[in-house]
Amino acid sequence: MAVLVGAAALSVPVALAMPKYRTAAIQQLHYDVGNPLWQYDRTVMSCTFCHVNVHGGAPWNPFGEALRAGFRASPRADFGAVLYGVLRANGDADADGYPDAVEVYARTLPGDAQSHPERPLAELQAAFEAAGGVTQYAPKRRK
Ligand SMILES: [Ca+2]
Repeated sequence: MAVLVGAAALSVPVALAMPKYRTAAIQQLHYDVGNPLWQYDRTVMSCTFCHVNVHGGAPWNPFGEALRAGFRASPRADFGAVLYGVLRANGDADADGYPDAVEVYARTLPGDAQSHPERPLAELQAAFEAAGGVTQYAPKRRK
């Protein structure tokens, strides 16, 4: 019995930590690069990237709501296309002065105005464009 309980306790946190959209977003936004253990790393992308609560679920923050609006506008689109559409729109969901795609690049939270890059926007924007700009977040073609 103790063995069964232990196995369940080990498997549940991983499942909770990696819902499919989060797993997809981590890879599409390259947050997995250089982190071979990203699937086991709960800090690689916080649930508050899109959600208000640290454990996910409703409600969503302004960036999460932008994604939800994208799904409503294109109900047949897949997650990767919706995410890319929001980033290409060059919006600033949390209105902190840094566009969503630039925050993704800087690894701050695009839906939380308390989280934003420290670098001046012009400097960061130039680095972002030099690194490939928003096209680096285009969804990979399906095989
Ligand atoms: Ca922002």
